[in-house]
Amino acid sequence: MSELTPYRFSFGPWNISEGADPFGPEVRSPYSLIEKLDWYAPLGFEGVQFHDDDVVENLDQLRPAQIAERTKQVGQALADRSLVAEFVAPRLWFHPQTIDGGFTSNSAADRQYALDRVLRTIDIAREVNTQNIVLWLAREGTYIREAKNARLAYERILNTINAMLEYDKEVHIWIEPKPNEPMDHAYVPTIGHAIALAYQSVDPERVGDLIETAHAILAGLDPSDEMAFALAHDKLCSVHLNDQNGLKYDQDKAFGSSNLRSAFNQVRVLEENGYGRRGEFVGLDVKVMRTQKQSGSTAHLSNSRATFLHLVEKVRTWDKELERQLVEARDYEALDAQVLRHLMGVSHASSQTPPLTTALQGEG
Ligand code: 3MF
Ligand code: MG
Repeated sequence: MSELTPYRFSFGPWNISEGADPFGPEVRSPYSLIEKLDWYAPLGFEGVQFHDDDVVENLDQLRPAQIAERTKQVGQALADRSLVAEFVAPRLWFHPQTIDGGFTSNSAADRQYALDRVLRTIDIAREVNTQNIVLWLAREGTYIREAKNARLAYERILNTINAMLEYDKEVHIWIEPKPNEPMDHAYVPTIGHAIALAYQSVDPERVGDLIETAHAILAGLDPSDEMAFALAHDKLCSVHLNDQNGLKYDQDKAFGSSNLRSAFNQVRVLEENGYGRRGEFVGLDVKVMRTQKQSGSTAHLSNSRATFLHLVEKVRTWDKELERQLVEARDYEALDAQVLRHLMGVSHASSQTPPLTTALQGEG
């Protein structure tokens, strides 16, 4: 591939947050959507990830005409700032009628609410000029297995996806898998599950996926291999880059913060497979630390973006010929050492480092 990918970046308004966690209240004061939109371009971002109620607050209390009016205002606010909506996602996990999940709730009335809500999300998405709907299936799972019929739950998720595809013939659905939190187990925990659902749908071409780094780690999987799997199926429509320090609460740390090498490998897989060349966004889903003061509310966004771009440079300057030789010699010890040296910026000639390989010197 000759030309360099011109990467475009996105994040969601929820990524500028107030620092509440399950054990304590907010520690920073909130910003309005418009204040947040004003920061996108200066921070180097062009795409806005939306929940339906980020676009239209209290949408359940509003009439269709009011929803349409508010949506138009947000569309104009985007246009005024040369921003685009990357996708809209129904925030199904907040509502009293989705306590037991939406599409997989045991209550028929709740399932109807969830379906009506996603169809309204599609209307909102079209008004802010995007065809893309993200489904993070937050409460489509169980705390205990006996609570729902899992086989039926998969059918219900599939039926909802089909209903969405039929409601709007241009809509694209991106499934964002996550194995746990808020549920003990979610029904679509990995990219393999999500892609299987896509193929099973009435229009597989219009169902793709979004991979979040932390969600793969929480499933005990390698994010870059998950991305490669989706790319192999041409199903990687977006990413939520962030980081996660092992199996803890969902951390949404800045990209590369816990595992720089894993971040390098995610960027390597994206860059080497031409991700972004069809306009796909490099999306972030990161939270600033609770300890950060008001003035640092966006630091994690600019830092994650910068880390991504530094790692693109690391991928572009990686010695592919040396990699080829070391792979051919099956000298993965040397390959491992070389990756670390490259990431640390240590040169071959440094007096601290032993010669890279015995195999290449004919001793192996
Ligand atoms: C949860 C998530 C979600 C989704 C978002 C967009 C709140 O772990 O990752 O963030 O990314 O709802 O669909
Ligand atoms: Mg996410």
